[in-house]
Parts: sequence; structure tokens; C-alpha cells
Amino acid sequence: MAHFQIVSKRSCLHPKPEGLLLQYGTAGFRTNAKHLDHIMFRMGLLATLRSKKTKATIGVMVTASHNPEEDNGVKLIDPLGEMVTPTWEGFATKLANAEQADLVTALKDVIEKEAINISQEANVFTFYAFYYYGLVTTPMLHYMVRCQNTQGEYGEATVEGYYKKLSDAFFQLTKNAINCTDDQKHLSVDGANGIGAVKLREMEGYLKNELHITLFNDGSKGKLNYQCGADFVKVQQKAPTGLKMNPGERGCSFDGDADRIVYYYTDAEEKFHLLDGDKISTLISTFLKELLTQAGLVLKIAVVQTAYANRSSTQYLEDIMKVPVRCTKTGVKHLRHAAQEFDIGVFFEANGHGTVLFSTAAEEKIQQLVENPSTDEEAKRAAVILQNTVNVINQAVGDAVSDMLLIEAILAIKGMTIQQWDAIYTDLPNRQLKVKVLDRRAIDTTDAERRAVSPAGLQEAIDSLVKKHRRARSFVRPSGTEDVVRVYAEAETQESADTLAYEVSLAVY
Ligand code: NG1
Ligand code: ZN
Repeated sequence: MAHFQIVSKRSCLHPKPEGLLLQYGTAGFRTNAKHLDHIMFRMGLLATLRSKKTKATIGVMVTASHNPEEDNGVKLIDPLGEMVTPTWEGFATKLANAEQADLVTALKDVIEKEAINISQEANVFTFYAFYYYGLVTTPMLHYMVRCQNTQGEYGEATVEGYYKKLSDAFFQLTKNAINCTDDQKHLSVDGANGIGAVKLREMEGYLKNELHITLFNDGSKGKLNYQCGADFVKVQQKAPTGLKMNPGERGCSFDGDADRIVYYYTDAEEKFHLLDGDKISTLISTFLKELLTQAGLVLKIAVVQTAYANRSSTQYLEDIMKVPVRCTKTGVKHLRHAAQEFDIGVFFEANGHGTVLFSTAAEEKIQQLVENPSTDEEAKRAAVILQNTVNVINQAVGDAVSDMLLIEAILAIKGMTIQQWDAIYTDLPNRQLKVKVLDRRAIDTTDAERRAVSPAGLQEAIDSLVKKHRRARSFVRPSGTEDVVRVYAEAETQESADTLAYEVSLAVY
């Protein structure tokens, strides 16, 4: 009982603004930082309960990712580095919205529903994760939670352990890159003035001569995510401010907490070319499929996308590469879930958030091939590359640094320029807009968010607008991280995509 009295007393120091209702969305709670004090306190409580329930270490990540600097966010990380389950998301929302007097009842409700033994020790690492590690990128925390709960099997649960694991795997991979010149080892990185920049600086020493990074927007001057970062580049379809690159050179942008990455270059005519999450998943899945063939391994590989995936990428994967593609709702937890159904699941949101999952069986088969003395030379080489690919990937969550190292290794091994990568398929011109409405929750969707079921008449209106354009597609959905409705349109020409997005946004009002 004493516990609850203490909770009740302490929670008064973090009062909930009356009437404020927030929902645990695609990326936890996220809003203006001034509304989050009570949420942080309550999520600390919930993380402790989750830890007691799972008898494992739970992570608490405080970040606003790609949002403006005045926002903040918090999410809980489950034992294997993944997002918490839907039931617990529901608990989080209930706890967050309980008025002061009802907080203890809400807590007791969770304890009862989940049959939690309150005297079970909660792993203090949970609470300390953020403080203990100080500032880390979102993916680093996910990684460390996973290491901690797999008794080091996944790696060492420290910042150095993370740098070392990734850079070692990167070296092993780039050993296979013959004829890679120093010029090709150069990469410009836009750190979005976020934590990724700080961590990349620390990691540079580990990468030695294999990758030469020029870092821009490293937080020394500019504002977080302001006119830079992966989200800005993807949505605006232009280079971040502050980045200086010559035509043809490779550049990439992280988002504020370094779990997203997009690549780009400008051509001789100064035209900007974006290589987003779809281009990344195509590059990675093609690479993996080729290695599987060379290794003689029969493993089911698939790509998971969302409604935002460019139709050209889906068609290329299905028709040319013969890789099955699944479409899920927005939010990496949905993509991850679908990816788990395959031996190798490559999942990326178009905005550059994603990673690759390998089933235990797949990892074991690769391992056996590497260890089997009768494996022939070509198969063995492919198996070793596959094994190092597994090691460079952060399977816990999408990770800009890990994705960057994998992409750099693939380009080096294949001797491929960014232009050649870009030429694999041509994106359909597209446009994303956001619309402020009175209540974004009035829009309800189905079919992996590709169709609106409410309000009545909206989908019919979209359908008739789409018909006016060639090779067009459009959909709307309420954002889970901002108080807006997002509109997406793609069509044969940029003008057409822009017009369609604008017309659809008018239909949303
Ligand atoms: P919302 O705000 O629900 O669209 C955005 C991204 C998601 C996901 C989350 C979490 C788009 C269109 N949406 O969600 O894909 O990454 O943020 O960061 O990019
Ligand atoms: Zn992010």
C-alpha cells in the first residue's frame, strides 16, 4: 500500500493538465514538450510494471525523432528491442489520460489484468537506461536492451560494444570490395543537428580508412531537424541546408534520433535525386537474393512496405526481382510484424526507417554453410558475406548508422555508383502534404490505410480525382505523431502529382 501512497504523492509533482488527452501512437507519445511532464512520470511507472511482468530489462526512450525542436516524445522498448505490445499501448494511453485522483486505480488495473507480482524485482536498468547511457540514438538504446536481455548473445550492451560490432562487420564486408578507390569511400552525412551526428563523430575512429565521412549539420550551429534531416529531405525532395556536395557525390541524411536514413546526389544539371527507403530496401533485398543464390540457400525473402512506397518500387520488386512484397499500416511495428513471417524480412518505410530481420533458422543455415568444410568456394564466400551482413544490421530496430554501413558496403562490393543504384528503377513523381483539420480521428482507413472508410463520401471523392490523372494513386490518413491529416499522391508527372495532392487535400476539409 505504501507504494501506492508514494506514487500518488509524487505524481502531484507532475500534474496532468486537466482535460488533456493523448494517445500512445505509432511512436509512443509525442507532442509539445510542455505537455509531457506527467507522461514521462507515468511512463516510468509503466516501464517498471512492464519489467516486472516480463522479468526483463525494458527501455524508455525520450526523443522527438524528426519533429521540430519544441516537441518531445517517449516510448517504451520491449525485451528484444521492439516496441511494446498493443495491449500495453492501451495501458499507456489509459495511464496517461487518468485524472490525478484516478492514477492509482489505473495502475492497479494494469497490475490486476496482467497478474503482475508487484514484489518481483524490476530491472533497474530500465529506469537508468536513459540516464545511465546519457544521450544515445534511439537504435542504440533498442540494441542495448536486446543485448541485455539475451545475455550478451546479440552483442555487448555498451556504446563501445555497439561501435565495435558494427564497424567489425563493416570491415569484414568491405574486404570483398576489390578495386574500391579512395574517392568511392567518401560520404557526406547530414546529422539533422541531432544525436546521430554526435555518435557518428565518436564512431569515426572505429571506421578508420574504410569510410571517409564529412559531417554536416552536426548540432554545433543549426536547430534540430530544421531545414535538414531525413524527413525534410524526403518530404521537400531537396537537399538539406548546409550541405556542400559536388555533382555526382553521395550524401545521406539522418533524422533527429538517427533511426531513419535517405540517400541523394545532384547530377551535372544540378537536379536533385533522392534515394529513399524504397530504393534502400530494393538495393538490400536484391543484394541478399543474389547472395542466397550464390550460396545455394533456399530461404524465403520478402520486402515489407507501407502505402507510401512508390509504386515503381513495388512493381520492380514483384515483377523483375520476383521478391514478394507485403503492404502494412504505417509505423515500423506493423512492418516488423509482417517481416517476421519470412526467413529474411526486409522492411522499410519510404521515409527511410527500416531494417532486415533474419529468422533463427536462417541464421543457423548461414552459419552451417560457413562452418561446413565441404562448402564450395563461391558458396562459402557468399555465406560469409551473409553472415557479416547479419552482424552489421541492427535487427532490434531501423538504424541510420547500421543501414548506412550496410549500404556503403553493398555499393563497394558491387562496385556500384549512386547513379547506377538510382537507375535500378525510376520513381513515379509524388507529393506529400499535411492538412490541419478539426478532428483528424474522423478519418478512418482500411486496406493498409490505402482507402478511407469515413467520413462518408471521402473515398469516392478521392477516387474521382485520381481518375483525372495518369498512373495516379492517392490516399489520406491521420498522422500518429502530429495533429494533422497526411495526403499522399503519385502520378505520371510531378505537376500531376502536385495537383492531385492539392485537390485531395481540399476534399479532406
Ligand atoms: P505519422 O505521423 O503517423 O505519419 C510518421 C511517419 C511514419 C513513422 C512515424 C514514427 C510518414 C508518412 N510517417 O508517422 O512512417 O516513421 O512518423 O516516426 O513518414
Ligand atoms: Zn526517428
